[in-house]
Amino acid sequence: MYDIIGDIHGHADELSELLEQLGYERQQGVYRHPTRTAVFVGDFIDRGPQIREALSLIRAMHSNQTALAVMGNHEFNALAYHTPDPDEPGEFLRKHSEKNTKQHSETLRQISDDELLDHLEWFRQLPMWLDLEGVRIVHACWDPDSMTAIESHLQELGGVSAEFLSDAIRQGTRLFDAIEAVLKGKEVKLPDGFFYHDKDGNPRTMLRVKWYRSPVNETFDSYSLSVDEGLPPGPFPPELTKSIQPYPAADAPVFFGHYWLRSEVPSRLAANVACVDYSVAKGGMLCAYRWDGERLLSDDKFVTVPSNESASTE
Ligand SMILES: [Mn+2]
Repeated sequence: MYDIIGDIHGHADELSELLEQLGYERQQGVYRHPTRTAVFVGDFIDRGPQIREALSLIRAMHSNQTALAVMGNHEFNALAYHTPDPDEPGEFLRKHSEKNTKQHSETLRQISDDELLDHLEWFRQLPMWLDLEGVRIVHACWDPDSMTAIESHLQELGGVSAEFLSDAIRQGTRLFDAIEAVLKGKEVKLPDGFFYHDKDGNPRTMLRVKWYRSPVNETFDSYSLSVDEGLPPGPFPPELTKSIQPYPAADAPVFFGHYWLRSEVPSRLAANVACVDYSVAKGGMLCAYRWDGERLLSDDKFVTVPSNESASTE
């Protein structure tokens, strides 16, 4: 059975502690469990203090089949950041803007160019989701239409190749929308004049929503998955949710990370939906869910380790 582990963002000490709490033991440098497999939901890099150690721990488990992993948006962004733009000499597919470089800065500072090349090749091979026996894992959103689009582009363009990346970062392409949905989650545009500040202080007009449930009878506030202030009053306009298909209650449980949830105690988001990202890189906690084959998830199966980082660290 599987232990599904949330976004790490370079917090290797907390990861070791979590794995030990889950009953994994380090043998010849590799954490392993006699009967269980870890599954990482992506976002291994950026932000935290021990990116090299986190990658080394995760990759050792992955190559010894004691863990599975999916790609997070930070790994995807890193691939695009380091891939030259074929149409603009000297530029990269993900622009080296101040904002993008800042988001990636801890990785650039802690990891040498040679090491990074090797890690990028590993990122490139990671699946974007896992549909395992009785359980599903994805970084941000389980969206069958987007997955179909990604699958056909992966086949056509030879995996996450430079051609794939180059298509995926062009706004307006089907692949762009599909990657946004699966790796960054469903977002809707706030009405004119409304915005909020994200965790890095950037103003945003796109709101991350609770894609796994129906928007009917929701308000902006109740349908938002990460922001809870400054949102428009009143009901959530149904025309904003054309692309949202709620996650079927009869489907296998789905786990994801990405959302920087904050709570004293983790809880499932629906009977078959759980997020395991509780903001370890912002003074929260590293979170896992110990899954034993159940169709209905249970709040007492989350396991957490508090972040070593204080919540006020910017
Ligand atoms: Mn993420």
